Amino acid sequence: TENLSSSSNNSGSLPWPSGREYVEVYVSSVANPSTFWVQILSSNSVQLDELVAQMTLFYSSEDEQNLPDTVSVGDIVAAPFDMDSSWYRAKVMGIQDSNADVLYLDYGDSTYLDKSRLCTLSPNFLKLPFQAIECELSGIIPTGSGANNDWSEAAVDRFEELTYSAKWKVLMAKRVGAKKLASGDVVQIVELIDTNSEKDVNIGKQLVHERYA
Ligand code: 2MR
Repeated sequence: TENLSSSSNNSGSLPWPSGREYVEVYVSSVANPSTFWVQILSSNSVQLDELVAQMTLFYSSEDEQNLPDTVSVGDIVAAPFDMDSSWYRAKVMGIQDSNADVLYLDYGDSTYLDKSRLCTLSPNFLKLPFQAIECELSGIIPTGSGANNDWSEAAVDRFEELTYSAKWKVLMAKRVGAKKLASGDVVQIVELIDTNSEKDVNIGKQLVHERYA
């Protein structure tokens, strides 16, 4: 079993494991190097695959009786993902007309879906903590800018490559701190190391070396 600290609870998402300097992660979604999501490799990875399979079976067949009366910002719902037509746990981040902006809580990616496509999440599917952990790469800012979110498209593309974003390849993550957003959500500040080839690559240093940061 794992020793999980409760110091970094991100409204129901998994806390960062304590007592280990380096943790194996997948980068599951990237907005930019200052905002991305990781999943920690553990027995939860298998449980998440099982949960998605169960939800997909459930919501593909019984959708009609699971429609919520109303959909509001902040709701935790079941949402389809059009890239693979599976069903996932998601949070409604915004609503405009009939469109809901949903964040997939186990992966960190977002999309717009028609409100009518969202289903009520059965409590059965809430047992596993949300698996996506929001992170910021430690100690870097975008080239030519003071602002932390001013990343060029090229820098974001390169970061996605370096992290194998949503390619399910393992990186090592070291947590160096955390910060709390105005929303109350916690962001983990991490270093990422790619140990897949002979020479380890510190991804932050690599971005600096390539002059993206
Ligand atoms: N079938 C995909 C996994 C998709 C995971 N879902 C996701 N968001 C809901 N985004 C990454 C694959 O095998 O890559």
